[in-house]
Amino acid sequence: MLGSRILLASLAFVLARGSAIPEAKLLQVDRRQDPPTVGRGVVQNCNTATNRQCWMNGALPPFNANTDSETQWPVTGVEKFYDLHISKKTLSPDGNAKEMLVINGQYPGTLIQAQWGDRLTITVYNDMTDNGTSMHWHGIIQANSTTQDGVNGITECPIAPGKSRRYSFIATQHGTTWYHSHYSGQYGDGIVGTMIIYGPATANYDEDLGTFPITDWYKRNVYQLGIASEAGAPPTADTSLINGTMKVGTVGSYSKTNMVKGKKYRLRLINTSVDNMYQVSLDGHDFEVVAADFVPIKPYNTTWLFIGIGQRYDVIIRANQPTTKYWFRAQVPSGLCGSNTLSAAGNIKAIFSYIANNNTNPATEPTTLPRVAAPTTCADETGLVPQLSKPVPGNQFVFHNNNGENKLTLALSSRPSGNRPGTVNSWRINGSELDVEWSHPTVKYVFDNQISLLAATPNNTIGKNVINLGEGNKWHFFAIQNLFGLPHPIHLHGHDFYILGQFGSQFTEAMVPQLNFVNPMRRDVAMLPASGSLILAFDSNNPGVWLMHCHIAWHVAQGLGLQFIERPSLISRPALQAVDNECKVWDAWYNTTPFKKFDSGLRKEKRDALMGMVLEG
Ligand SMILES: *[C@@H]1O[C@H](CO)[C@@H](O)[C@H](O)[C@H]1NC(C)=O
Ligand SMILES: *[C@@H]1O[C@H](CO)[C@@H](O)[C@H](O)[C@H]1NC(C)=O
Ligand SMILES: *[C@@H]1O[C@H](CO)[C@@H](O)[C@H](O)[C@H]1NC(C)=O
Ligand SMILES: *[C@@H]1O[C@H](CO)[C@@H](O)[C@H](O)[C@H]1NC(C)=O
Ligand SMILES: *[C@@H]1O[C@H](CO)[C@@H](O)[C@H](O)[C@H]1NC(C)=O
Ligand SMILES: *[C@@H]1O[C@H](CO)[C@@H](O)[C@H](O)[C@H]1NC(C)=O
Ligand SMILES: *[C@@H]1O[C@H](CO)[C@@H](O)[C@H](O)[C@H]1NC(C)=O
Ligand SMILES: *[C@@H]1O[C@H](CO)[C@@H](O)[C@H](O)[C@H]1NC(C)=O
Ligand SMILES: [Cu+2]
Repeated sequence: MLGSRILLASLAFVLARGSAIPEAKLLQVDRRQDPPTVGRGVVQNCNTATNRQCWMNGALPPFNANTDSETQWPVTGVEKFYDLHISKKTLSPDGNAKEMLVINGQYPGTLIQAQWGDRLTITVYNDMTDNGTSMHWHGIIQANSTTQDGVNGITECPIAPGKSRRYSFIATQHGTTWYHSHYSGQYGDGIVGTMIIYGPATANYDEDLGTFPITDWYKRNVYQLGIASEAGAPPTADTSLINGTMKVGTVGSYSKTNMVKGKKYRLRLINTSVDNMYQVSLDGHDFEVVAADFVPIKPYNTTWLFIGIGQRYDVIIRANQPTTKYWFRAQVPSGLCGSNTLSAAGNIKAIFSYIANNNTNPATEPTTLPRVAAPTTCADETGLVPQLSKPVPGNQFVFHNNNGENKLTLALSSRPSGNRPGTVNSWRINGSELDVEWSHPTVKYVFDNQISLLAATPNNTIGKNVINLGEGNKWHFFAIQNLFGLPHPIHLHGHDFYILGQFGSQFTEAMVPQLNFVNPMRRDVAMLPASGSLILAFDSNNPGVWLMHCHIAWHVAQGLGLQFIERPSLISRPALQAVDNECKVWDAWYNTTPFKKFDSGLRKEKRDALMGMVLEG
């Protein structure tokens, strides 16, 4: 894609983490805007334990932790291939057997690794017999590749049982993320994996410990729990898993990580929860936080770190304490952050051991205590400062009163179920609950030049919640007003948004001077405070159809989302044609599946479509 691609040099380079990473052969500089003046030179990987800020020297400009990955990334010419097979399997990650849905027979799924600028080509095989699936690569902005975003009902039709789909996209950002099914409750039952895009960092470390996913865990099938929670409060999670494992009572086992005294380790924390948000810490040690989602930040030290669903933090741990074993703790702050039986007992833990001690008595557990009690707040980390400062043109921000186009109210309502007695929860943005059609994704409306059929319908109870941002490349501002007393992790696809403000109260004109236009934090998930407001901005520089939604699986299932159509005429026609072809395959399966008979009512069909949205990253 993109303007100028200039071959700079041919060079093999080796990364600190060595063997897992292939060699890059070609290096080009690729920019989405303003073709650069690029000279020729020898490009060298300069990322070492004592210079993690550096990535590649010799390119003009050089790539490092200050590079704006929204507009620039190395083009390595490397394509990494992965196959992901989705199937049912019984595993016992917390010691209790559960029929799960897994990737390549394992949980979490295969770790996907690439270097900044590589192309990832991943084929997903649906080896299940009774469900479709689609795979979403959380936080990857899909620069000019919206049809690879993996959101069934929006950017594709689901993959039918027995079929496969090839996703291919460039890793234009670097850091830590995860991927998961976007179909129904599937991710909560195991269709989750982690992903590392190797790149520079804002502080030095010796070794990369890799990804460390943390999630809530349910004995029951998440699909059924979702239906059960349609009319009530979300279910209490039974346990949690850290790096895919947990000891609960006498069964299961704790995740164990070894450290060598004197070394500095990078750990990539990811919250892959369905409903729980956590405060995490490692007894005796600080975390030096270097990245939030895919955005490098100015490093800071903290004892406890808050991770909302879908959020990631890359931290550095200094192994500078007495050589014993330490508890790593994850605690769900009470009340607003979800509920978890294991957390109430303070037992969501993992073990970090200094190797010297491992040999003396491998059977013992740590006896350490937290230095400071976990904060009880359920709110984002504050004071995060991106390493690369990017201002937002504040003079383009216009405050709108009640009916302004940039104001989005978010409220909990209820409506008749349609397929059983009583009412169900209905989370509405601007008065309308999101609904998608598996067989007629939004990109198909774009392909068929039928966007006008998707006009915003703010007064409908249920709808596609489409906001057409038009063809222009410009700044868009949204003020989300939470009319309900629960916080929500708000996630946007296709962009790292700019967080201009997060307030514990409704946003009023008097608060405009408090907005940060100078160097606001950028990321892809931000907490909308309970009864408060979240003011966001982004630049429509990425043509596509992008979902914005609450990452609490129950809430998006119950409608809490909307979609932006951005510069539709620039979306690749061949890519849209490919989706249209895939939809025929899906339709052929869906029209003959026995599940169809349960879909006789329109509402039931709509509920099914909503359930299809449950898992989203
Ligand atoms: C996006 O892709 C289209 C079609 O391939 C191409 O014409 C356009 O230049 C690309 N835009 C960007 C910003 O990469
Ligand atoms: C998907 O699978 C779940 C769990 O096996 C099942 O309850 C549900 O009916 C299936 N739904 C569809 C649409 O295939
Ligand atoms: C997480 O688990 C994987 C698979 O068992 C293991 O390879 C990795 O080292 C673990 N990570 C940490 C930080 O312990
Ligand atoms: C993960 O996110 C969920 C939902 O936002 C949240 O309830 C949970 O506490 C988070 N977990 C961690 C470890 O931060
Ligand atoms: C974090 O703490 C360590 C150890 O005390 C110190 O060396 C480092 O400079 C601190 N980092 C920041 C960003 O303050
Ligand atoms: C830790 O102890 C276990 C059990 O004795 C052993 O298998 C393992 O190799 C040890 N690990 C290290 C890094 O010494
Ligand atoms: C939200 O609803 C208001 C009132 O109906 C409407 O004026 C506004 O355009 C809607 N906002 C969006 C982004 O659709
Ligand atoms: C539509 O919603 C707006 C904002 O809530 C409200 O003022 C207006 O009366 C509604 N219109 C109709 C026709 O319901
Ligand atoms: Cu929510």
